[in-house]
Amino acid sequence: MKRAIVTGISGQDGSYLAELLLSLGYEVHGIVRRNSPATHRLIDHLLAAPELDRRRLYLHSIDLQNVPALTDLFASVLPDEVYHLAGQSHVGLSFGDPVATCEFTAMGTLRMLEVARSCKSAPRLLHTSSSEIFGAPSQVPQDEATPHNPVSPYGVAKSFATNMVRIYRESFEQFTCNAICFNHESPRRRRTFVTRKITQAAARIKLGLESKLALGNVDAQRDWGYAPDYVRGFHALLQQDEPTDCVFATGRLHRVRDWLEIAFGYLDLDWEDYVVFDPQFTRKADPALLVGSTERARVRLDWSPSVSFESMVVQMVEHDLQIQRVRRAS
Ligand code: GDR
Repeated sequence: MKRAIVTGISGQDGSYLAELLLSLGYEVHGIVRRNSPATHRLIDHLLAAPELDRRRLYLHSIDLQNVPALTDLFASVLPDEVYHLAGQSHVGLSFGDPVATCEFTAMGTLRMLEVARSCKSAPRLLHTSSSEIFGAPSQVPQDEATPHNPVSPYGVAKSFATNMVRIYRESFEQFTCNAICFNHESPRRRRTFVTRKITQAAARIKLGLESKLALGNVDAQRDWGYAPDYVRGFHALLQQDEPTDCVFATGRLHRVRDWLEIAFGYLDLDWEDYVVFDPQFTRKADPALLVGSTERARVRLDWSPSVSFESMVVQMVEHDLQIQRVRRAS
């Protein structure tokens, strides 16, 4: 039985990854934040699952700054694989607190690399990097060799972490990989991200629970994929014979207004009747033309996205409609 440690297990990607690893027979050890009242809503169904799954899923409350505690955990679990997903994931918020962003996202990754390197038998380690490292990119689409040019504190922190993962691979001969992820969404996305904010608001407006949706730049463009596909890619990347970095993306650009058109249109609403501009949701700098080339993922991992943009948006709207109907009824 393989053993995996997953940081950020209670987030969108972590919960899908835990499901995948358990289904493949892994013993999964999730690290959750210490002294945090945060619920583990997205993995509650796994914690409550039948006996077998419960015995193979463990949660550990450890602060990712606590190197001795992490070292002890690694020494007792002896993981085969480490999936480092945790970090400050909100690009907009990183302008408000660049220091905390770098602490969690940049230094947090460096600490994980050091802890893994200190193990007698070093585990394979995957870090979820981000398209934000490309910022104002010198080429379109971006691939694993595209120079980093971040435009946000978040992008700088991710760039630092991504380069460290490469250095541990090249100079310390560790099996370390970056999954360079473009935006990826699902019904488990948090509502601080524009996609879920839109699908939830569309559902609430349809049910008469809300009347307006305040957004920033609706012309912002991104390459949006489906989170469970990306998580499948994370696992495949760590099963390779040789460690490498890999871009996960769809290769297609859409605008925020495409989300609005599909989500509101699906509910027979005209988004322009409800959406208002609010400058608090704009960014000091926002990347343009971030779109990924997935050739390496296709060739080496036989990976490709399985869900279209339209069906992902509709799936999220359906999910939010169901949740809001239940809330309204209770
Ligand atoms: P992003 O995702 O910053 O790309 O990072 P987000 O959904 O926050 O923004 C996408 C685009 O939408 C514009 N936008 C708004 N964004 C938010 N959050 N709220 C709004 O009201 C709003 N209005 C317009 C933004 O300006 C932006 O252009 C995500 C995260 O998952 C990162 O952790 C990850 O690394 C990258 O994707 C790849």
